[in-house]
Amino acid sequence: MRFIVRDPSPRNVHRLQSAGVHPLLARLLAGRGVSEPEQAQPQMSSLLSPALLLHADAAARALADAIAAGETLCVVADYDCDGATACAVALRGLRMLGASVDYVVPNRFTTGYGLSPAVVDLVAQRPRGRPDWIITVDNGIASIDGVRRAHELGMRVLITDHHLPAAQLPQADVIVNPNQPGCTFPSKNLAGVGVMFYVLLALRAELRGRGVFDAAGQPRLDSLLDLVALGTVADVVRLDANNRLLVAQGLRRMREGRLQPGLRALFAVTGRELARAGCFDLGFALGPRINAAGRLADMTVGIECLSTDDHEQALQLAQSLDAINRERRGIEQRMREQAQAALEPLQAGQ
Ligand SMILES: [Mn+2]
Repeated sequence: MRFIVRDPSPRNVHRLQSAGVHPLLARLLAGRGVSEPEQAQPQMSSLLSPALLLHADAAARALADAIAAGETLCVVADYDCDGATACAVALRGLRMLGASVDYVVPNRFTTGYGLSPAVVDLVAQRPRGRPDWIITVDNGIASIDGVRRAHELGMRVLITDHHLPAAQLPQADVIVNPNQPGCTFPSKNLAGVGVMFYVLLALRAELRGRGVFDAAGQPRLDSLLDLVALGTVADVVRLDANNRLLVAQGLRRMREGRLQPGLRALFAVTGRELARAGCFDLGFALGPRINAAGRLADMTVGIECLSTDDHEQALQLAQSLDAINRERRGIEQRMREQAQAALEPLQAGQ
């Protein structure tokens, strides 16, 4: 074995480091002649193709048909951070691509997780009326009864999920899940938000193929990568090469100040520095505040925060999320104290 001691240019190390590259990585890269921060960034062109994800093409055709026919879509979300970011990505992305879409989010205390028949009934009874399509994000792969109920009520169902399926799949119209039988997508670790993002990439390609817009005039889905990064880190999925690429691109956009108003507001209320945004901020500052809404209250607050374009409203919602998170911390603290108090007599008796 031969070791080569390199002497990286301090100027290049500094350039890379100030662009957010880890100090050790900056030394290694500079030692190999990398001088520009862009060279250190993985490129979006190396992202795995949506064509590799089983049934993403069928989902894209179904959604393109629905948009062309003026049909209505309803996203059924999940009440954790992955589900909330996936819902915001679906709402923003589908609207950019011309769809009429709103959402329903199940509640931990009243409906429980997933597309249950009770949630399907809620969807059908919304004030806006029964939608033509239900799109699940970050849930649905186990919702056999819910899909049956949706069909009874005349709604079609697109399931987007990343959870491991059981032996029997629901009879949905389309299922996109890298972990379903027959899917050879090389990254099995996509989060729920990543799966939805891939469906949007496939839908945009389908619309391009239909001549709805050309490559130059197509909506910029990369504006959603901040949300993809947050959901992916918060869901603690494995950061394989494809997920690392999604997260790195999202973080880069954040550091450049290109992010959703809700994310900007969450950085502000948590006192985290946007110019140095990293995985820690997503996993330990933003993620827990979104998750607290689903644990203690209603994830609607989280989804509204992530999907509003109004900066003032985003800030108010971020403050609500911060308050809910404080309450969660208080509850945990009291539980710890009670547990300790209950243990003390036992320890004294030893
Ligand atoms: Mn998830």
